[in-house]
Amino acid sequence: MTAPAFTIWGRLNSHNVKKVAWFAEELGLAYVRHDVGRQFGFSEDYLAKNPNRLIPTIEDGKVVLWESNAILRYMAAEYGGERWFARDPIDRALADRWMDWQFTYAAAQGVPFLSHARIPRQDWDHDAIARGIDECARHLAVMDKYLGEKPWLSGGQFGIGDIPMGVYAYTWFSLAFEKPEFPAVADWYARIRQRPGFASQVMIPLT
Ligand SMILES: N[C@@H](CCC(=O)N[C@@H](CS)C(=O)NCC(=O)O)C(=O)O
Repeated sequence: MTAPAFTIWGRLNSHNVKKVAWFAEELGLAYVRHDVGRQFGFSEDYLAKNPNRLIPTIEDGKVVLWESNAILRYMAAEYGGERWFARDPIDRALADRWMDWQFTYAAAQGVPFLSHARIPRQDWDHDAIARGIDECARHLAVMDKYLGEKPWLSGGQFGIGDIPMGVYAYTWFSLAFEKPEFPAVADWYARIRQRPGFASQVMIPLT
């Protein structure tokens, strides 16, 4: 009997699903992805796996897991070896923190993203958009300083610490609003864009 494929549930236009699909590509995993969430809804079967009514969820053999960053850590530990899951606790934590930092950043980018992608222009709250952009910029200045000193958020090489913010950076750079420039972030993002898994799983229309 063949082992069940690594399964990802979630629509690909979700930031949190993109992270997991992109990393599956980086690892060269054989996986299947099923559309769930928003216009696709949630089946009772799905809600039994993830009662949060959120995506993504993965199933891999005997593990069912939700929370995108926990999923990335699981994938790195299970399939990535030392290359993707540093043995040294300090190296790992220094990269790891950028994954959780992303959730703080994401709160700031919410209104600009939703306005750009889903809210009709006549309903835009321009003050809220401007506040969101300012808040993103405040966070990106921190990231820009770090990337001025290290090539990657994960340290010396691309790693899972880069994945969550890579996904959010695609949205930031796609937003058609006037925004400040961050040279080190722009340089890092140009390198991220060269990665085939990023191009196929993340660089899709923002909807
Ligand atoms: N902290 C959770 C957040 C999950 C989350 O908010 N997912 C959004 C999509 S990015 C969602 O499920 N939205 C409802 C829907 O798509 O119907 C994670 O990282 O997995």
